[in-house]
Amino acid sequence: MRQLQCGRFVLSLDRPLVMGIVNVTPDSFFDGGRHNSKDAAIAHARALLAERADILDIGGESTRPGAPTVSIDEELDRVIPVLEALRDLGVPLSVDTRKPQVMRAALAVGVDLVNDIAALEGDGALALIAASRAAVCLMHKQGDPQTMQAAPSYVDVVAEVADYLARRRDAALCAGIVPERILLDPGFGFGKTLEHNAAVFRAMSRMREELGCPLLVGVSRKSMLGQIAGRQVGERMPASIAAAVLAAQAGAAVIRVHDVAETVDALKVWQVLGSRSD
Ligand code: 7PM
Repeated sequence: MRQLQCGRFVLSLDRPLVMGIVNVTPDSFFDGGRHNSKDAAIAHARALLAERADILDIGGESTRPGAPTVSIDEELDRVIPVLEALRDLGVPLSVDTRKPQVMRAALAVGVDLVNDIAALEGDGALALIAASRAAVCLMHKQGDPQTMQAAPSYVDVVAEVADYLARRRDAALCAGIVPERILLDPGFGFGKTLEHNAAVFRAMSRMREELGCPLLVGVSRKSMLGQIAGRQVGERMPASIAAAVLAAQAGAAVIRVHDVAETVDALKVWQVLGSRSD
């Protein structure tokens, strides 16, 4: 089965991997204090590790629709200390950033995966990753977080997402990033209506085969699930678990979630009682 060359680690992809989300954003914590948000993020990361997360995804800029942008210095101040505190825990670390300056600093402290919602389109990003041993996740989005949900529109969303991911995959390969370091991600919720998200989700198995790269899927607690289930963000775990199992069934290699322990259990059930669709 495929492997993912992920910085200091080589990860087997013979089962779907669970990526735990760690937000280091003051707006994620009730007290809004930066110091607390770093300590809380480190504590949360340790808890997700205890819940058997396979990878931890550390993000300093919320990319929710309409979220305010964060300066380079602010994002560095949030993310780097957390990565340093977690880097010797024996778990692969991912940094969720689109800023090459943040990627560079994260690589310098030992990050194993760069999770870039902008698919390495930033200045110098491709060369930076090519010169490292880190894995990379290349994600599709239409527009930017501030405006992407205003009026998403496609002629053929599945074809357009697949074509973009193929182009970014080829750009990475041309830059010298070997296939074993590349994850592709359809970018659920990133400039897509519920109908767009559903069409892409249903096409995922075929997309994975056509693109020839493992897929990372992130739908946990997203508004698309809220729309389907009629639930607010704090009540979306059942829907998120269902979507995680469906993503596994479609052949997703990495599933990015908030609720690690629950997702790990659900995927164990899928592993024994479910069967791959391909
Ligand atoms: C809308 C709602 C947009 C929630 C973004 C979010 C992904 C990610 C995020 C994803 C990869 C959130 C997310 N989502 N990285 N970062 N794929 N690779 O959980 O789907 O806030 S942010």
